[in-house]
Amino acid sequence: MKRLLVLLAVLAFVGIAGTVRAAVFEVSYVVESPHPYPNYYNYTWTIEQPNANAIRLHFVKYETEPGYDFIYILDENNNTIATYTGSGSDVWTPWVNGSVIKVRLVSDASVRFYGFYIDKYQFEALPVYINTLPYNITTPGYYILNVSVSDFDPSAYGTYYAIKINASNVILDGAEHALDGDGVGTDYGIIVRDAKNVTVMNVNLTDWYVGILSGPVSNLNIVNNTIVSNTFGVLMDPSSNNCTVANNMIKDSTYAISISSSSYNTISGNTISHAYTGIRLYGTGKENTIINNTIENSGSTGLALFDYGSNRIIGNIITHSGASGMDVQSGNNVIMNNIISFNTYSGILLFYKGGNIIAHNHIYSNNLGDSALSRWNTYQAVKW
Ligand SMILES: [Ca+2]
Ligand SMILES: [Ca+2]
Repeated sequence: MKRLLVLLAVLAFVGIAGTVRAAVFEVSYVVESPHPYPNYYNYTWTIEQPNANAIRLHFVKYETEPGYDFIYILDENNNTIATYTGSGSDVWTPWVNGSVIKVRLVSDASVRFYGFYIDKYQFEALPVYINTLPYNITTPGYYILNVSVSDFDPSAYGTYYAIKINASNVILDGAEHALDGDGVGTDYGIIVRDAKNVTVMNVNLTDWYVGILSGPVSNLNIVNNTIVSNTFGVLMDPSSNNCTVANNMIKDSTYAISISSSSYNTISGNTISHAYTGIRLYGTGKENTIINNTIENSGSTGLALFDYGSNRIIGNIITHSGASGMDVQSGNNVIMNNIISFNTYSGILLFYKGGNIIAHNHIYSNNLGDSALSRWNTYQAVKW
């Protein structure tokens, strides 16, 4: 049997046992009977998931001789939790408490059917509490930060981060605790390396060289964090792909969000203020979506597109930048429905005019930028 943690999404947060919270993960995992099963068959398969509070199995289908051959779902103590006979498809078993679930097939003396095919299971992960730092996450699961630190210096522990995530299928919930660095050296609040399907949420990060550093990663979700007073708020190193950075508050950074040679990411709903550059895309990245962010009071440029282009820049508010609202040095971007105003230089500074579609933006009150482009653009698309 092959266990593949290929799809381990956060399906839900459910309340169990009062204040204890659990995350539900899904694991691709095939368990099947012989097809057809023999007569006089009696076999039990055992599936174990460490740190599980409860498990349930998913039948793609089952077919047994109705009333004579049976599939039983058992818990770790061999209590029967469910019984199946006849046929069904796309069936979830009931939740079985514990870290073990068993499936047993029993047949009688005659008439053999297909049996069953299970393709995946779900489990509620028991939370793992992080009580001391630095902390290195190396196994899948649901981690809750249970401590705050102030002026933390990782070098005192021979390392350079407060939390490192080096495993796939991880949820790190900061629970609004603070990771505050000492503001000295190239130290990192949270590092996510060589991982897929990771969520970092509800963490307060201050005084780091980088608040959250990623790459190479995919399906990393950075959501609902407060990231203040770091050189880089979020730094996505090369090959941070298919990630989401959403609904974070990022303030007082040199670069609030910097995306290097990374593609297919969505940056949405972030509130960024007092960065030198609010959001910067550079290197060989492409096809990122920057949507519904607010970027205010940047020391220099609000949004810098220095990558390969083909990005979608939609619905952002970019105001009061020290230079231009947007600095576009890549092509084939779609720039639509943004409000770009009160910037010191241009609204949109187009260095590279290679098939950028600029449409229905509201560009006004920029000191240098209220040119023809600005005036047209409130109403119509322009391709440059
Ligand atoms: Ca039979
Ligand atoms: Ca500090």
